[in-house]
Amino acid sequence: MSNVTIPEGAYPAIIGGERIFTAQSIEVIDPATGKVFATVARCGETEVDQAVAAARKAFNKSWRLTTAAERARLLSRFAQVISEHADELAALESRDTGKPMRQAKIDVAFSVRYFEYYSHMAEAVFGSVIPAATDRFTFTTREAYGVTGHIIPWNYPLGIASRTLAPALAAGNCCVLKPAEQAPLSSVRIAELALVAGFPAGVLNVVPGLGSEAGAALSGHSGIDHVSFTGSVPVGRKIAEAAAKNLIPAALELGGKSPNIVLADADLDLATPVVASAILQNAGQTCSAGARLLVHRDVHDDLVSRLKGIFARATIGAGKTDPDLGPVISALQHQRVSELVDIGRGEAMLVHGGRRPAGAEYEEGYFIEPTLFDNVAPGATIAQREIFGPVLTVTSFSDLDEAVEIANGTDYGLVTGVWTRNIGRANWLIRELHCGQVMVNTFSNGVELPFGGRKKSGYGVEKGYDALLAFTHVKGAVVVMSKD
Ligand code: TXE
Repeated sequence: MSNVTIPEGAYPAIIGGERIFTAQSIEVIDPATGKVFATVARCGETEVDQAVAAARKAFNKSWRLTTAAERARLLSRFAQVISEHADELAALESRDTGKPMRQAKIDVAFSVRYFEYYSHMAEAVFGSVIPAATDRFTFTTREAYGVTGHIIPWNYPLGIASRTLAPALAAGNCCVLKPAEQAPLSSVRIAELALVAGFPAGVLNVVPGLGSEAGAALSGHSGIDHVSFTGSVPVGRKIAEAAAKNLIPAALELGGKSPNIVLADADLDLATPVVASAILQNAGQTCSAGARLLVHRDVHDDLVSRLKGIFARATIGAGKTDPDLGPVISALQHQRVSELVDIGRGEAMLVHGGRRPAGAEYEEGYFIEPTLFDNVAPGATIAQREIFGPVLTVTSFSDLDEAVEIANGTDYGLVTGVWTRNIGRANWLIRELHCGQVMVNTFSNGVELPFGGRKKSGYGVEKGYDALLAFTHVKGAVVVMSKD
């Protein structure tokens, strides 16, 4: 447990390097107690206008003209400053989201790694020379878009902010970030730390606020050149519509219903803890959560009984006590998860969990037991809908064709875990699965591997070198050669 004290009080917007307090504010709730512990600025159109103008000014005045080496040095320094504030940021993130301290520390480490990784990559953006004609020099360069808008959710605020900001900044854009109203504080803090690291005012602006106010104002703003969004499918559609009106590109990461596929030859000692943590991590509130277990019928009983043991032993509590599971983010999220669990009771066999845990310490916060459903039909509501809670569905299969049909049989296509010792089958599955990322004998992917969805999981790419290129556009140039 960290001994850092989290400032309880008012958190501002950060616009043009200034801390801006708005007339109205939003109450920030501790999900473990349901009690307000801070407030944050409630930005609207005015503040979003100011932030976009500040970003444009910073871009035109200085950032546009920085070399990749200068940006690389700043990103590296930023990674260092975040690292120096790791305890504070982890405690803040844990309090704000309810997540266990252990997870919050991992999120901070990921944040550091994103800025470190893209500091390395910033200098690796090249154009090309095209052999088109002998009397012309024909080439491409890659240029930053200019001002980029970033709208992020509450499940991994620091991680997702860093995932989207680091490549945008490395590519030379100036950013306006709108964090989720449920967990906005780490976004405000890192914008303050960006100034400490030496970023010019206006390069990174943060406009906390409601989705329908600051979020809508930012995504529909005619002054942004690109928008990145991570969140729900319905809001993703609105972002895409707003981007289409402004004719700007959008990158949408909209969650999923990702499977772990366990073949009969899998190493169950290896697979079991990872299959469990793929859904219990962050209380299941992970876009790439392993929410569906598809297991070969020969190993079904063994695996389900092992998972039941893990689910039964999992500790639940406030994030600061570092349990296996914290609460979910809000009363609304608790209600959404509980309603889907109730639907599941009528559709499948409840093996474990499904309720608010018993005990006085769980009455106020948004706690829910790790929940395991077996004999889940592939078309069941709980096998199709993103639950975004600690709820695992188990479906068995008899052969690989059936496994692929079930795996691909949802509206989503984000990631898939595959567990097998057979390299040929693993590669066959990689080809057949309709998703953006496949992980074989693991369910972790790091910052280097491109990540992005198919179908309703969205479009665009995050992470890796591809995400950096996605924050640039290509300019083609042709120059006629002349001797005189
Ligand atoms: O998401 P929203 P919610 C899924 C998950 C969850 C469900 C609802 O299934 O149960 O979505 O969560 C901003 N214009 N995911 O309601 O509303 C909002 O302020 C512009 C999956 O919290 O999509 C926040 O900053 N912005 C997911 C962000 O959008 C708007 C992570 C996400 O909130 C807006 C979160 C508008 N009109 C939820 N309305 C993932 N992919 O990881 C809201 N926002």
